[in-house]
Amino acid sequence: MNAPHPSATARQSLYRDMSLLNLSPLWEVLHALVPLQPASPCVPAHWKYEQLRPYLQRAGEVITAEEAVRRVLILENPALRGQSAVTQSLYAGLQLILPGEVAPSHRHTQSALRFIVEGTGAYTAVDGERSTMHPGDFIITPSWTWHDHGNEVDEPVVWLDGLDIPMIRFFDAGFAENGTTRSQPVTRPEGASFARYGHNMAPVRGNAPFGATSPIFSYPYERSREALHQLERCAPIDASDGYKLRYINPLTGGTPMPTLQPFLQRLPAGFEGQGWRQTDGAVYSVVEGTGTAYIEGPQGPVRFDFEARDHFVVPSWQALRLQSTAGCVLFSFSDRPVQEALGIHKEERLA
Ligand code: GTQ
Repeated sequence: MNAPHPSATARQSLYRDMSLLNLSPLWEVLHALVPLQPASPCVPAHWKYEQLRPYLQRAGEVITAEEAVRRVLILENPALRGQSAVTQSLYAGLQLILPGEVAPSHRHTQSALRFIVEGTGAYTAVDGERSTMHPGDFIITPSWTWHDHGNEVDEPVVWLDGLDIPMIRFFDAGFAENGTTRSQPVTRPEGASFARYGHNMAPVRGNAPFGATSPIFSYPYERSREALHQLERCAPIDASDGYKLRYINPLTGGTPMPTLQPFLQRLPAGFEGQGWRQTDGAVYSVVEGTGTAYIEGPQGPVRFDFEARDHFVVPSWQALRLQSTAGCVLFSFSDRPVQEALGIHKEERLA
């Protein structure tokens, strides 16, 4: 065996000695710190609703919404177990609220989106206004607004929670506060926000009640789905996305939430999408229909055959190809607004 190169031993003793001062050599890690292209540690993952639903049910048997504060099963990326993260920047979970329950009022710096997966008639209250939930509705809880959820109907209601928890944690910038009442008092009739901001018109005074977040709390599925159907009638189809729209803040035309961008897309029957990749990883919730997602993961290609109420995650810069024989509607969200604010968002179509 050859003796170690003199500079190799000298280097090792330098590393050891300077480590006492919390110093380490950049040249050993430079390639990983400044990779030639994104190399997400995350892996693609698929949560079939049919497999997961019994665990939600059991969660409903072992803890009340009140005791849990939020009864949620977190969708954890298999490569990030224990971190409560579905990608490095995104949090996702499925929240259950049973008939008669209240998830008590609190507020926090983290912004939340809700995408209703099962059941009709529960509500979420934000800033004194309730929004009734229907499957496919997209609902926003702006940063630092009081919110509580309740179920006054006779069926369980389940929704996808999407939050910027990992981003706020990264910045160590999170605050939270518990409310003093279980449910906040209702101060405005349901639909008040939509009436003022939901019709391509805006109040003459008193704009932007929630700063950078949309003044509309609820984007009803009925309307979003209709928008996609109209698009299908009169616009060319996108080779990768099918018919895809982004939800907007009607006051700005930009993202409805400063950290998260939600989307809704329809793949028509027989759709065979072109592959593409983007620097924003995304979480998908299947609203209607069935299809297949082919993702190029670090451990090779994976194939997810999805159906309504399933969820899956596509990590950053991993190629995604969508296919649907019967047609489907997909909701998704990503951290794109943050990447765009930083000027680093990138996407690429693959041949
Ligand atoms: O509903 O306020 O999934 O605060 C995680 C944290 C939901 C909520 C989550 C939360 C909430």
